[in-house]
Amino acid sequence: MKLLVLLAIVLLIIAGHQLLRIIELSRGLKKTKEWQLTNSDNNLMGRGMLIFMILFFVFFFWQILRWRERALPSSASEHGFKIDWLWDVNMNYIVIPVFLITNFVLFWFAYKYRGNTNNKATFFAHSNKLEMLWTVIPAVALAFIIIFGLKYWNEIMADASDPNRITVELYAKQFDWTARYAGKDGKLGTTDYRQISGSNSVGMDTSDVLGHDDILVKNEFHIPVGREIELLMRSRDVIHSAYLPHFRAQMNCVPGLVTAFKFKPVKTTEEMRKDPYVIQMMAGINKQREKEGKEPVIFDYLLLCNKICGASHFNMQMNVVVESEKDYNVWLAKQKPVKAMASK
Ligand SMILES: [Cu+2]
Repeated sequence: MKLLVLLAIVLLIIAGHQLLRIIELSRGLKKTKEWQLTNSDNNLMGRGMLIFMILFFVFFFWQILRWRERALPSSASEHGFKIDWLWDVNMNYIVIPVFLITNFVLFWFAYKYRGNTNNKATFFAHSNKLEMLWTVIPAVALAFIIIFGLKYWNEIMADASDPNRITVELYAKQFDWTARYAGKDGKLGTTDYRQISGSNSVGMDTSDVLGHDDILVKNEFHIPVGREIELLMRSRDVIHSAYLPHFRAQMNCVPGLVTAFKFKPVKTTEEMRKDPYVIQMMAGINKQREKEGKEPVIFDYLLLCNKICGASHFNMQMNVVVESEKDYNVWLAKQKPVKAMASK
């Protein structure tokens, strides 16, 4: 079998070589050289450019329509609307129009000014007007992106300042998350990595009484709607990244550091499940899951790890439940403090 494949390849190479010889010989008869392009070659190339452009644009718009319903729903956090606005302005008014215009011009000119043995190229060395145009327009566009980008960055990345905020610590390790709440005293206990052990998986400093009423939760954590949430992030082993796409939030979790991100959720999980776009999006997802023989799922806010942190990275996620303050307090009251868990 292998010999046959090898033989086929060798024969193919010989056939290709012979074909080239024939082309060379026929060119000899036509008294042109193989590197000299005829007008019909140029026409073929020019039309090819046009056809490519059309297929390229059709594919581009087809993709937008095809994957439209898999895009993230509208923001579930207050600051997220600013990020979305900036994204939309960037894409709809700058990136996509520039992409369409430049690619149209690129392929159209390749067609329109295709080689012709009767034409002579124009000598054109310099134009101040043109230089000005293609310097000023990109400069204005970039200035807009940078100024608004920096303005929103500073607002979004500012420290949490609301005295009524709720602080949740997210502890990352290969390959799961643990969320920690301050408990009754409202203060998170200090941590000490040297105390990490089987029963003290997040490395709480057991000598700090502030930590004794702290609450640890896995798989899912709850936050109330309309309150400022301060996330403090730690990592045990490698750099992870806490990614909350629906809240337009992401922050690296770095071993040896505490990083922070603040945001205010504006829609509860239930409200999001009733959103017409989310209903349509989930229907599309479940249709695909059905094809793959998987159970249907309902919408949940997710905390994902967005750093390729190891073999089970894909599995590193936690559900986030946003609910009314009342429901949140009921849920929190049911969670057991660390002390009780350790003595089990
Ligand atoms: Cu990770």
